[in-house]
Amino acid sequence: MSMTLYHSQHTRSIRVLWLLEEMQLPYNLETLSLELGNTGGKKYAKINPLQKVPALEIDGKLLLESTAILAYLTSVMSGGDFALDANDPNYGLYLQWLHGGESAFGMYLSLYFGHSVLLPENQRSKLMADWSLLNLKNNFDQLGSDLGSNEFITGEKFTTADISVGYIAYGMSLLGKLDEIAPQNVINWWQRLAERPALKKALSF
Ligand SMILES: N[C@@H](CCC(=O)N[C@@H](CS)C(=O)NCC(=O)O)C(=O)O
Repeated sequence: MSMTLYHSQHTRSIRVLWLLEEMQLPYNLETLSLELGNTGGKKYAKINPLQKVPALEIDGKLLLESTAILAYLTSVMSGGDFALDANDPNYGLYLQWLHGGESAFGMYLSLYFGHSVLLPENQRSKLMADWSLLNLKNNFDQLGSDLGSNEFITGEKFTTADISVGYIAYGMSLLGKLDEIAPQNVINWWQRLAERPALKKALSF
């Protein structure tokens, strides 16, 4: 099987890169510079007309959506590692945060990033920045209550739920806001994840 990951630094493609490194799978990496609306230029538009990252080409077929790619890789390639089984008592929680990393958190991370850093100052909305930060905080509180004193989101096993939401913690720590809005057990969980060699390697590209 041949795999090519289209990736840009600091973006959601880190989720896929991180899992590929955890799984120690061989892959080719195409690093693109992020340019809103035109990432990868015309050449990449021919591969992925949405011009977003990540995209994973597997034996000539293109797969989009970072959390779907995580689910694909664990169900097709990992033999049960990095995922929970449907008969695990925490399977629901696992799915909730695997998807929630994008569906609960993702939009607010993008809005907060846009309205605090990315947009020209005269186009930023304080209301939008404050509202997205509040939603990020509420989601981290919910995560904290599910995490409790567990090592990982679903207990003792590291899964793609940790990768999915771990990317959001990475983004907020990069923006210098994680310590301000996340409860202490979430901060501690993120610090444990940040020590994983696979994540360190993914962040080095
Ligand atoms: N829901 C998608 C979001 C993909 C996405 O929006 N990626 C951003 C980087 S984090 C991107 O490529 N943006 C470029 C653009 O919007 O022009 C996923 O999780 O893969």
